[in-house]
Amino acid sequence: MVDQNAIRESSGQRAGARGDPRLDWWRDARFGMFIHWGLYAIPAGEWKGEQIPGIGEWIMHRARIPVREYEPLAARFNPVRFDAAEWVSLARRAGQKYLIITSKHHDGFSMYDSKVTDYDIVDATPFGRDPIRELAAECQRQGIRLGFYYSQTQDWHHPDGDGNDWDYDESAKDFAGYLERYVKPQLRELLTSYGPVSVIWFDTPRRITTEQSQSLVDFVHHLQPACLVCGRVGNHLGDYASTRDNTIPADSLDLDWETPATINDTWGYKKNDHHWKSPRELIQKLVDVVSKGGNYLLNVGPTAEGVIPQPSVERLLAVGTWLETNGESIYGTGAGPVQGLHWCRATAKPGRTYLHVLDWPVGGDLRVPGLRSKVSRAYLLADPARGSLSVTAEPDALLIKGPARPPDPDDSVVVLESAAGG
Ligand code: H79
Repeated sequence: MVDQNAIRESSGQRAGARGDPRLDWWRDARFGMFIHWGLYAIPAGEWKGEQIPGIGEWIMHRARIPVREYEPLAARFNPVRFDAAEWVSLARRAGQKYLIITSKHHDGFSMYDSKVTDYDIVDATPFGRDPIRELAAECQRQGIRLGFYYSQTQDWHHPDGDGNDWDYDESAKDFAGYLERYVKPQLRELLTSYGPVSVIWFDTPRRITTEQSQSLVDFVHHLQPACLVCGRVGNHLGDYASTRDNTIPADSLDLDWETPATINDTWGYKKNDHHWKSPRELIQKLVDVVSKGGNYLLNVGPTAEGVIPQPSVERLLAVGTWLETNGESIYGTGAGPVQGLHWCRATAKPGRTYLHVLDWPVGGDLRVPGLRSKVSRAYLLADPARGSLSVTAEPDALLIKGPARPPDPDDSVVVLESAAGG
């Protein structure tokens, strides 16, 4: 069952032949860290004393801030508390296997040392360091894959980029010229200066044509054949599909897909957004995504000082603690054989099914309808002794006798071993 509502027309899902080995690491990873970091972290949701509604990184657009007023933010950007080792270590401890950071968001500011423009973090800020270079080195050191978010269509700073109609005349824009003379030279920098790049995460394709999307895909693959291209390059192209922001499909999808998600209600830091999802919600969303065959790309929005907000840190570490015990049921797994139950999700790999019990039934009788495979043994993943649970085949269900109380309040994982591989 394909839930077409979750995956936009513009999000591309036809590419990436299901068996493409370039995606092997990505299919194993299942959980990544998204980082939205840029000049918008300075206003942090407030402009000229007014709260600007909506997602923080959209403040320039939402408040129609002229380029000449937004640009000077760069002179104030000095994230002296930025520590690449700490960020990468947080991802690692959270159990995230890859990290995607904004190299250039819609505001057009380059967060790396670009030679194509002076509107970048090294040339235009007192900070003067290249955080992307520092993160690349740390990712290498700590074994985390690195990818770059790059806004290929919207650029509210560039006169020929899409989206800024308050400074520029949309009808006078040379978008094709912007792609050839700005986007591609920047992609070349990103793909030749920072070692192996695992993903280029394009976004909001909008006016880009099929030919232009294809030429970006080819350009990336020409420079780094193993680099994956996110489906938001547009026009159904790219190596894997991207759902709508914060959207998990209703059913499992037989394609490579990813849900990008916020941990509160914004991507870029907003000082008054305290609407944090609980660890339980985050664990259950991760499990929900993986049980439907997808990846979960969970965002943090660091401050203008370079600090990942403490509520994000605490929540990521809580997910990491759960994964320390239960990672076997996530990494290298895909959609399980049981779908559509409200209290339970299933992930699977050859020979094993993992039942993720989100709401433990009173008494501990786990009655799972529709499980056909021969189960040779069942045990709780959190049980170090791996003591066998009683399993009985009922006419329409498998009855597993669990303990009266759940071993984990958020998701107790029951492992079903089967000789038949299902
Ligand atoms: O990078 C993050 C977002 O900035 C980006 N995608 C994720 C990964 C994104 N781009 N566009 N959108 C999300 C849709 C945004 C719509 C809105 Fe708005 C922005 C709603 C409110 C602010 C545009 C401007 C529509 C209304 C006002």
